[in-house]
Amino acid sequence: MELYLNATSPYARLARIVLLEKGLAESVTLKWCDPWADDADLLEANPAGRIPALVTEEGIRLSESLLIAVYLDGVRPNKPMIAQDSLGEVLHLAGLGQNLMDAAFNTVIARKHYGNEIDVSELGQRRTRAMQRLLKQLDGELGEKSRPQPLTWATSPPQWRWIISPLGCQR
Ligand SMILES: N[C@@H](CCC(=O)N[C@@H](CS)C(=O)NCC(=O)O)C(=O)O
Repeated sequence: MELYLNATSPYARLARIVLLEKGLAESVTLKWCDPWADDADLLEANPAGRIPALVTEEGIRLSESLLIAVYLDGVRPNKPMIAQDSLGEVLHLAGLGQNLMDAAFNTVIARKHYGNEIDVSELGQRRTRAMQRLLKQLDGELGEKSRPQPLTWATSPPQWRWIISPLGCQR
Protein backbone atom coordinates (compact mmCIF):
# COMPACT_ATOMS: atom_id res chain seq x y z
CA MET A 1 0.00 0.00 0.00
CA GLU A 2 0.99 3.64 -0.40
CA LEU A 3 0.01 6.47 1.93
CA TYR A 4 0.35 10.08 0.76
CA LEU A 5 1.02 12.38 3.69
CA ASN A 6 3.04 15.26 5.09
CA ALA A 7 4.44 15.81 8.57
CA THR A 8 1.89 18.35 9.81
CA SER A 9 -1.54 17.30 8.54
CA PRO A 10 -3.81 16.20 11.42
CA TYR A 11 -5.83 14.18 8.89
CA ALA A 12 -2.76 12.31 7.62
CA ARG A 13 -1.71 11.75 11.22
CA LEU A 14 -5.04 10.08 11.91
CA ALA A 15 -4.47 7.62 9.05
CA ARG A 16 -0.92 6.95 10.21
CA ILE A 17 -2.00 6.30 13.80
CA VAL A 18 -4.46 3.66 12.55
CA LEU A 19 -1.66 2.11 10.47
CA LEU A 20 0.56 1.86 13.55
CA GLU A 21 -2.20 0.63 15.85
CA LYS A 22 -3.18 -2.05 13.34
CA GLY A 23 0.42 -3.20 13.00
CA LEU A 24 0.44 -2.35 9.29
CA ALA A 25 3.41 0.02 9.26
CA GLU A 26 5.56 -2.49 7.35
CA SER A 27 2.91 -2.96 4.66
CA VAL A 28 2.83 0.69 3.63
CA THR A 29 5.20 2.91 1.69
CA LEU A 30 4.97 6.48 2.98
CA LYS A 31 4.78 8.98 0.11
CA TRP A 32 5.78 12.34 1.58
CA CYS A 33 4.39 15.23 -0.43
CA ASP A 34 3.22 18.84 -0.33
CA PRO A 35 -0.55 18.86 -0.90
CA TRP A 36 -0.48 22.60 -1.58
CA ALA A 37 1.94 22.21 -4.53
CA ASP A 38 -0.27 20.11 -6.85
CA ASP A 39 2.05 17.11 -6.54
CA ALA A 40 1.42 15.03 -9.69
CA ASP A 41 1.50 11.64 -7.93
CA LEU A 42 -0.86 12.88 -5.23
CA LEU A 43 -3.29 14.22 -7.84
CA GLU A 44 -3.23 10.78 -9.46
CA ALA A 45 -4.06 9.17 -6.10
CA ASN A 46 -6.64 11.83 -5.17
CA PRO A 47 -7.85 14.36 -7.76
CA ALA A 48 -8.87 16.65 -4.89
CA GLY A 49 -5.13 17.07 -4.17
CA ARG A 50 -5.67 16.45 -0.48
CA ILE A 51 -3.92 14.20 1.99
CA PRO A 52 -4.22 11.58 3.28
CA ALA A 53 -4.68 9.41 0.22
CA LEU A 54 -4.17 5.66 0.31
CA VAL A 55 -3.52 3.34 -2.62
CA THR A 56 -4.37 -0.21 -1.59
CA GLU A 57 -2.59 -3.45 -2.62
CA GLU A 58 -5.28 -3.85 -5.29
CA GLY A 59 -4.61 -0.35 -6.61
CA ILE A 60 -7.82 1.13 -5.20
CA ARG A 61 -7.39 4.81 -4.43
CA LEU A 62 -8.95 5.98 -1.18
CA SER A 63 -9.33 9.51 0.17
CA GLU A 64 -10.83 11.05 3.33
CA SER A 65 -9.11 10.20 6.59
CA LEU A 66 -12.05 8.48 8.26
CA LEU A 67 -12.81 6.35 5.20
CA ILE A 68 -9.15 5.36 5.07
CA ALA A 69 -9.28 4.54 8.79
CA VAL A 70 -12.36 2.35 8.28
CA TYR A 71 -10.66 0.54 5.37
CA LEU A 72 -7.43 -0.03 7.33
CA ASP A 73 -9.35 -1.29 10.36
CA GLY A 74 -10.85 -3.99 8.15
CA VAL A 75 -7.50 -5.23 6.80
CA ARG A 76 -7.00 -8.90 7.76
CA PRO A 77 -5.68 -10.89 9.47
CA ASN A 78 -4.94 -8.05 11.91
CA LYS A 79 -7.57 -7.68 14.62
CA PRO A 80 -10.04 -4.77 14.14
CA MET A 81 -9.54 -1.86 16.54
CA ILE A 82 -13.26 -1.11 16.80
CA ALA A 83 -15.49 -3.76 18.38
CA GLN A 84 -18.65 -4.25 16.32
CA ASP A 85 -20.93 -3.73 19.32
CA SER A 86 -19.47 -0.28 20.01
CA LEU A 87 -19.30 0.86 16.38
CA GLY A 88 -22.10 3.45 16.69
CA GLU A 89 -20.63 5.05 19.80
CA VAL A 90 -17.09 5.09 18.38
CA LEU A 91 -18.22 6.64 15.08
CA HIS A 92 -20.29 9.21 16.99
CA LEU A 93 -17.20 10.34 18.95
CA ALA A 94 -15.01 10.16 15.83
CA GLY A 95 -17.51 12.44 14.07
CA LEU A 96 -17.32 15.00 16.87
CA GLY A 97 -13.52 14.83 16.75
CA GLN A 98 -13.47 15.16 12.97
CA ASN A 99 -15.78 18.19 13.10
CA LEU A 100 -13.52 19.77 15.70
CA MET A 101 -10.48 19.09 13.54
CA ASP A 102 -12.23 20.60 10.48
CA ALA A 103 -13.18 23.78 12.35
CA ALA A 104 -9.67 24.18 13.82
CA PHE A 105 -7.92 23.36 10.54
CA ASN A 106 -10.11 25.74 8.52
CA THR A 107 -9.43 28.48 11.07
CA VAL A 108 -5.67 28.04 10.67
CA ILE A 109 -5.84 27.91 6.86
CA ALA A 110 -8.13 30.95 6.68
CA ARG A 111 -5.73 32.91 8.91
CA LYS A 112 -2.80 31.88 6.73
CA HIS A 113 -4.50 33.11 3.56
CA TYR A 114 -6.43 36.16 4.84
CA GLY A 115 -4.78 37.15 8.14
CA ASN A 116 -6.00 36.77 11.74
CA GLU A 117 -8.78 39.33 11.16
CA ILE A 118 -10.69 36.59 9.31
CA ASP A 119 -11.60 35.24 12.77
CA VAL A 120 -14.15 38.06 13.20
CA SER A 121 -15.84 37.40 9.85
CA GLU A 122 -19.22 35.67 9.94
CA LEU A 123 -17.66 32.34 8.92
CA GLY A 124 -14.77 32.78 11.36
CA GLN A 125 -17.20 33.35 14.23
CA ARG A 126 -19.28 30.33 13.18
CA ARG A 127 -16.17 28.16 13.31
CA THR A 128 -15.25 29.53 16.75
CA ARG A 129 -18.74 28.82 18.11
CA ALA A 130 -18.66 25.31 16.58
CA MET A 131 -15.30 24.59 18.29
CA GLN A 132 -16.66 25.81 21.64
CA ARG A 133 -19.78 23.62 21.36
CA LEU A 134 -17.79 20.58 20.20
CA LEU A 135 -15.25 20.89 23.02
CA LYS A 136 -18.08 21.20 25.56
CA GLN A 137 -19.85 18.19 24.09
CA LEU A 138 -16.70 16.06 24.06
CA ASP A 139 -15.85 17.11 27.61
CA GLY A 140 -19.36 16.19 28.73
CA GLU A 141 -19.41 12.84 26.96
CA LEU A 142 -15.92 11.67 27.80
CA GLY A 143 -15.93 13.04 31.33
CA GLU A 144 -12.96 13.53 33.63
CA LYS A 145 -12.76 9.87 34.74
CA SER A 146 -12.64 8.23 31.34
CA ARG A 147 -10.34 10.84 29.85
CA PRO A 148 -6.95 9.36 29.00
CA GLN A 149 -3.80 10.80 30.52
CA PRO A 150 -2.73 13.89 28.58
CA LEU A 151 -0.27 12.90 25.91
CA THR A 152 2.95 14.79 26.51
CA TRP A 153 6.46 14.47 25.17
CA ALA A 154 7.52 12.87 28.46
CA THR A 155 4.67 10.35 28.78
CA SER A 156 4.45 9.23 25.15
CA PRO A 157 6.34 6.23 23.77
CA PRO A 158 9.28 7.37 21.57
CA GLN A 159 7.69 6.06 18.37
CA TRP A 160 4.73 8.43 18.88
CA ARG A 161 6.75 11.58 19.45
CA TRP A 162 6.93 12.53 15.80
CA ILE A 163 3.12 12.60 15.87
CA ILE A 164 2.66 14.83 18.89
CA SER A 165 5.57 17.20 18.33
CA PRO A 166 3.80 19.23 15.59
CA LEU A 167 0.81 19.59 17.94
CA GLY A 168 2.85 21.74 20.27
CA CYS A 169 2.76 19.21 23.14
CA GLN A 170 5.16 19.85 25.99
CA ARG A 171 8.63 18.43 25.63
N1 LIG B 1 -11.85 15.79 5.00
C1 LIG B 1 -10.50 15.48 4.60
C2 LIG B 1 -9.62 16.71 4.83
C3 LIG B 1 -8.21 16.52 4.26
C4 LIG B 1 -7.47 17.85 4.18
O1 LIG B 1 -8.04 18.95 4.20
N2 LIG B 1 -6.13 17.74 4.06
C5 LIG B 1 -5.33 18.94 3.92
C6 LIG B 1 -4.00 18.78 4.67
S1 LIG B 1 -4.24 18.89 6.41
C7 LIG B 1 -4.96 19.13 2.47
O2 LIG B 1 -4.48 18.20 1.84
N3 LIG B 1 -5.16 20.35 1.95
C8 LIG B 1 -4.81 20.70 0.61
C9 LIG B 1 -5.92 21.37 -0.13
O3 LIG B 1 -7.01 21.56 0.47
O4 LIG B 1 -5.73 21.71 -1.29
C10 LIG B 1 -10.00 14.25 5.38
O5 LIG B 1 -10.59 13.95 6.43
O6 LIG B 1 -9.08 13.57 4.91
